[in-house]
Amino acid sequence: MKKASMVEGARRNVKNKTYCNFIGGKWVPAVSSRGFLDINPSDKSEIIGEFPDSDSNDVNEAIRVAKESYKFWKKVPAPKRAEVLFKVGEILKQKKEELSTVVSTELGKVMREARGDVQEAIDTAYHHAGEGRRLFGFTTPSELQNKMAFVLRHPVGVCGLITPWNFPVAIPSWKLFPAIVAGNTVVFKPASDTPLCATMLVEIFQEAGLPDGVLNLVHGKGSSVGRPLASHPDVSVVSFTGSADVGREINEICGKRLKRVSCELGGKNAEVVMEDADLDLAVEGAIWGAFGTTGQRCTATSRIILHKKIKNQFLNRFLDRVSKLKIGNALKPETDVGPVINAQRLESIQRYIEIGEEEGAKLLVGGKPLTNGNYGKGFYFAPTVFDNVNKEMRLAQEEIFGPVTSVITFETPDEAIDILNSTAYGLSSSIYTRDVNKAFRYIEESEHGVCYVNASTIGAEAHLPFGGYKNTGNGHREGSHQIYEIFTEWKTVVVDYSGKLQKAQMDDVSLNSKKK
Ligand code: UN1
Repeated sequence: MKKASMVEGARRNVKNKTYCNFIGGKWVPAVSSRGFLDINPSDKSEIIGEFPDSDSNDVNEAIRVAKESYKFWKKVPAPKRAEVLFKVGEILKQKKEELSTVVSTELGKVMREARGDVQEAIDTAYHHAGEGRRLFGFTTPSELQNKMAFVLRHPVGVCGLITPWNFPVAIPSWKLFPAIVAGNTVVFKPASDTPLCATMLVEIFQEAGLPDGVLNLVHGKGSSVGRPLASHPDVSVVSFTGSADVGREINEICGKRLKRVSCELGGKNAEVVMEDADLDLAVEGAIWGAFGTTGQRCTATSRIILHKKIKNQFLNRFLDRVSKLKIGNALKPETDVGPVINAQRLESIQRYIEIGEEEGAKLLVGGKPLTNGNYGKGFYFAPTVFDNVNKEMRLAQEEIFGPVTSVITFETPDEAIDILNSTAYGLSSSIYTRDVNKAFRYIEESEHGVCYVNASTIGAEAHLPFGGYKNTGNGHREGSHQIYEIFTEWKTVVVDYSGKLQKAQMDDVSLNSKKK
């Protein structure tokens, strides 16, 4: 959360709006009347607004309303529920520029990427609007005569959706849209660094005609909103995207209560560059992967694994490209890399620079916050490249979530695969090679949920499953129709029209039964 204390006199300067929670179709302040400030990380003197610093009183009321609303929403036919979502897609399209500007202002994502964030939500809206006419179950023969079996999807109940700030429109859309189409109701707790994007998304649902109480929004901290939300007995499913530490906590809370939980957590993604790769392409992939969204993506390329033979060639071109990156206010069209989200992030990245140097890695470029001139206004950090990193170092193991990437060298394909899979995470990875055999071996052996060949580690699409192996999550996938495994229950239905008591496993309807 961006703290008011970071900005001198911030409260005095709140000239903009005071925002509310959205519960049961009404915009309401927190019961406590406390608030927190939303600040532009490109220019921290700009206060975007004040949002409710809610607590369990607000959460409980939102859950009560969501539980009540579930009774009617689950009965609305899915194609009708999906029509609301289709309208959401249409409104998102109309408001793309406005919303992208808010994304850019609120989190410091450059406009080009902010538009991509909103576009991902548009794609997701249309995808799930279509799912409303599918939500496929299946039929299968019964082992007994005059008996029919089919399997249906049914909603789960109240969903607690807890979302991060780095994709403040796209990631909430991954969760909200399928949850709602499937017939669930929602309590939405967005990241407190990007509350305005969440507010606008909810307004769009309101404009699209979503009935009151289906979607409820509660702003505030993880400890005072997220925790009571995950703990509440009337919340049937929790979906969380964020850090592995918080994910573990949420899993523990939900595990104790036997509650369904889906966690999308960190990554330590890598780009592998083989000796036969198109180096210009590989360099572009690494620049985009490492420094897009200022490295604040779960899918950021935080390791570049280079074949020894091409290492120098690659690095010369790569460092040349890094030196040309324009860092600045995210709203400026010429900016390539915006600020990081807040002061804590800046400090955490800085700490990793010290760790890297203590571990003996070689800092090639960057390594410090930018504070001169206009940079002093925001939370800027120089794009950073470390060399001489080995797979055991913390630099190569831990998610940094900033514009920092590490170069690791290999000599054999076995070594490359070993380094690639040597972290506790397994979200995305990529290989650059012109050799089909190397590419397929990588596809086979990479322990990552999303694998790219001759493309960057970034590039999720709405209709493809997204998620990872190992500590990246707890085995679920978002995106595509796979997400309905989180937001629906399977209901097995058996209709016996024989008019007599048939006993599965006991009645003899084998091929020989006629003879008896
Ligand atoms: C994330 O980094 O949290 O493919 C999600 C991508 C993006 C989504 C990333 N479209 O990297």
